[in-house]
Amino acid sequence: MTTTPVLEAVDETLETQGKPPLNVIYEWLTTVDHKKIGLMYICYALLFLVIGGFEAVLMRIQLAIPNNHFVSPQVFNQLFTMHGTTMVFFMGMPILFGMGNYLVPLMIGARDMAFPRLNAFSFWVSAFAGFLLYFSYIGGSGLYAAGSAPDVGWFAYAPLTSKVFSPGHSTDYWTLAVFLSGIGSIGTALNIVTTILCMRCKGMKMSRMPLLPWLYLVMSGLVFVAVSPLTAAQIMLTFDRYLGAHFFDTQAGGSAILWMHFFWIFGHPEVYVLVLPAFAFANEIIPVFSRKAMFGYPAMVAASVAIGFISLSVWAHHMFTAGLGPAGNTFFVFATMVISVPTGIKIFNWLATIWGGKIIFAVPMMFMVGFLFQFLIAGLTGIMLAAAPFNWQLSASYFVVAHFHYVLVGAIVFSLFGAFYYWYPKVTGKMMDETLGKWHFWLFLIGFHLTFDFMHIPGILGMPRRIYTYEDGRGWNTLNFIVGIGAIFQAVGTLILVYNMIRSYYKGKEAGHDPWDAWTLEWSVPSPPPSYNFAIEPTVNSRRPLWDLKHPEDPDTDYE
Ligand code: HEM
Ligand SMILES: [Cu+2]
Repeated sequence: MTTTPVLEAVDETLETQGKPPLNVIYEWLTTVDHKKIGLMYICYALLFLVIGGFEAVLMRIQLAIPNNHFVSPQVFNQLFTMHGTTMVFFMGMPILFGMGNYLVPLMIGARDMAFPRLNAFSFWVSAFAGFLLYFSYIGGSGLYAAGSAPDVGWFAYAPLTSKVFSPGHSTDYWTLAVFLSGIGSIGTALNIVTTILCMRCKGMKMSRMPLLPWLYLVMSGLVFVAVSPLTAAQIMLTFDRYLGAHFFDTQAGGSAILWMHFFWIFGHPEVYVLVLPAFAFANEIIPVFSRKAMFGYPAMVAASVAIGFISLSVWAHHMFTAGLGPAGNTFFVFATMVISVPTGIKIFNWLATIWGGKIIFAVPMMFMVGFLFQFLIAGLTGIMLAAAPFNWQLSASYFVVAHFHYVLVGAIVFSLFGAFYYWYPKVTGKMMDETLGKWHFWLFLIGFHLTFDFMHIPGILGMPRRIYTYEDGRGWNTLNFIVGIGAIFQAVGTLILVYNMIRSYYKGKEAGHDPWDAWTLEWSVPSPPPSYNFAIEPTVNSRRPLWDLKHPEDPDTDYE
């Protein structure tokens, strides 16, 4: 028997076409369709990407020359706090949840998420949280009584967050916004897990499921165990601030280190919450553009699950300089190093997939090559930092900032951009412009390397992070100037992406249902997919259902 994904025309009357604008807006605001919710997540995250990126550019302008007075120290503190918080909670998480929301049901042959209303609720809570954070600029009243954004860092270390050091409400805005975003994340994670476990189409055993849903499954599991402790810590912090509790107040017998534990038990797995979807995109895109099946699927799944578990036991590598003692430090050095084993397996499998393939260098694949290369370098500086004595020297220096931006931008954002170009035709029915895409890629690549390669060096030369300016004559001037130029390149690249997305929507070439000659189920339905996804629920017999359909002479079923 062959697979039967359905390619029939859609009944247009079910779509929004030709309806009055007010009805369309009403439909979006009240929608429970996973695709629309996914798109709303992505749009709101893109808005915050632009805001967070703007904050980064402001910081880099301030740091481009020594003794600069472009912004005040207070404003600089707010900038890095808002930038970090925005990028992690209101750009990274929502954009990846948005992609998952859109893609997971389509890829497993389901009509929607398991709990569509919970899905809408989670989205609106997270979106509200983002705007609440920025409302602090009006309602925050920090140290200087005027409206003030949070300025305690995205990690909000005690005792900076105590009433003494953080009077007014700016810290409360941080706590509440992140708390609410956590509620939304946990809701969505629950939804994704249930959808994947219960709603796969006929024939899709777990062992036949595409790798993207697999990685979203592990990611969602991590969200439960990582975000919950953060939520608990935020409640404790609020008790400290308003009810006279002293959880984090060392002078009253509490412990500032306790906050660090709570925060990093969340904070480290969070990195994997962000990077696992990036792996997921690579897993779908690299094989299609190498025209080969994914090398080592079972090893890929095993490595992802292993990464999920190990990432839960490494958090204290963020605390090597906090004085945990030699036994604690040794354990966390070891645990951190162990992660490189499953990560190495993944990199090996991607390379093996590309190896000997018929590689097509379209824009999505270009971003994947950038992703692979940069992720490898990030891994190497990561291993350096995992060695406690090295970390002792470079902790809280710009070397660390360079390292984690290599992961966050070099790996995650690159993979995400590749995913945008890859799935945009499915979402809109139009192709993105390749020439603009290449401009975006090269500007962003050059900008990325100017910024983050050169950031390592002042770090090694002793430039601390979170300083608003520095003196002349330390050998940091030229380096910081180059870093600033790079940031502007990246900003221009990103604006080209946004322009390309808007322009292609109106002027792009028609995409058809399967422009990349791909093999997962989402490419079997029309672009954009109808609200019910599949007219008839599909049945699959292998990991590449569409390949089987297109190549009856050489179906995957013969090999599995
Ligand atoms: C695209 C260009 C970007 C530039 C030029 C940039 C620049 C910066 C700078 C200058 C800092 C302050 C470092 C310090 O003083 O310690 C910083 C901090 C940070 N950035 Fe970025 N960033 C960029 C993108 C991102 C992205 C995409 C993410 C996350 C997905 C991110 C997450 C963070 C975090 C978590 C911090 C720490 C904030 C803190 O110390 O409180 N950044 N970034
Ligand atoms: Cu970590």
